[in-house]
Amino acid sequence: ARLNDPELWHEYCVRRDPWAHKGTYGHLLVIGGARGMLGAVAMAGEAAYRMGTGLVTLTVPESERLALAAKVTQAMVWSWPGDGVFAAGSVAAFRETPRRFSALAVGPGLGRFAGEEAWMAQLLEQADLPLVLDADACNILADYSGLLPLVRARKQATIFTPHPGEMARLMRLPVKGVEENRPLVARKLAERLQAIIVLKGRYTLIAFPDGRCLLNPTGGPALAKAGSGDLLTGMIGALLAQGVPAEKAVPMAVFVHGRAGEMTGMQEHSVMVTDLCQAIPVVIDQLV
Ligand code: NPW
Ligand code: AMP
Ligand code: MG
Repeated sequence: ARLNDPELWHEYCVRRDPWAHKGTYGHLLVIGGARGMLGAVAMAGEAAYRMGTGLVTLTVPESERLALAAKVTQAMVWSWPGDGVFAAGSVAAFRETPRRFSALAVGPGLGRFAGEEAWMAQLLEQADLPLVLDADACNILADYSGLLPLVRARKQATIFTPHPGEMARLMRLPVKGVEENRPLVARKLAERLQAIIVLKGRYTLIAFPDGRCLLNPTGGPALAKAGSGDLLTGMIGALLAQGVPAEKAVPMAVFVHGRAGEMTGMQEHSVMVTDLCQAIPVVIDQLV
């Protein structure tokens, strides 16, 4: 179906079952928000609610828990051990995730930390849920090639959302080498990792493991501001949490994210990411 086909949006995004309760629309867990980057998980969480998810839990290092709880309203706040950054000892909790949550988004403001390789290995092996890997989660994967077979072995969908800088690290190329060969590079990584690769930037590319590649038509320079990628991570996670198949969830979220950037009704230079979030329902409304 085309991305602006109203049927698609009716099927997945608009008509809520009159008998629904919040559990009907999934539970997204977002992991990130090291010290100084709590805004990243807060924005992802807000975007997830705007995209219809029933429940959102944000997980930050223990030391940041109260600061985040004071900041967010609708999202629940969880914490795992860690002072400022995540501690390696917190891995056992990944085993719990499939019972409590329906999708997982990792990376916004995650930061880098001692023991990150083992931490990520446990996450990839134990979190048997659709998974979005953004920002520092991409950077961790880029630095430890031993993790890549664990990505390939996952049974549930895995989605990477690198900007060109993160993609350059994943592919061990200069940013210029990514930007001059965007479709080739995105398809190569999708095939290598058997994952969906969202190569962000003007005309975001979505490459699938089977070689298909979509070019998103929406978006603009209003999106060129801190936090805009964190918002997209929450939006993709939101649709996955609601059970939308990844093949549809990813292009749908990328499309709405870009359209929100086109139509906040403000000057491009003044738009804040929180305005983009508020534009999500307007965008979806216009699609149906
Ligand atoms: P440059 O500087 O433009 O030449 P990083 P980050 C390049 C969190 N955030 N085209 C860029 O190149 C994130 O979630 C928290 C070309 C530079 O080399 C992360 O966890 C916020 N190049 C963390 O901060 C709000 C491009 O990549 C490098 C490019 C760090 O994320 C902000 C910069 O990327 C932020 O989201 C493009 N389109 N885009 C919060 N409020 O809590 C980027 N580059 O070093 O990966 O840093 O993206 O800022
Ligand atoms: P991040 O760098 O992770 O914050 O992600 C930035 C987001 O904004 C991505 O979804 C990009 O595709 C989008 N974006 C940034 N600049 C532009 C632009 N000039 N045109 C279209 N999309 C953009
Ligand atoms: Mg980002």
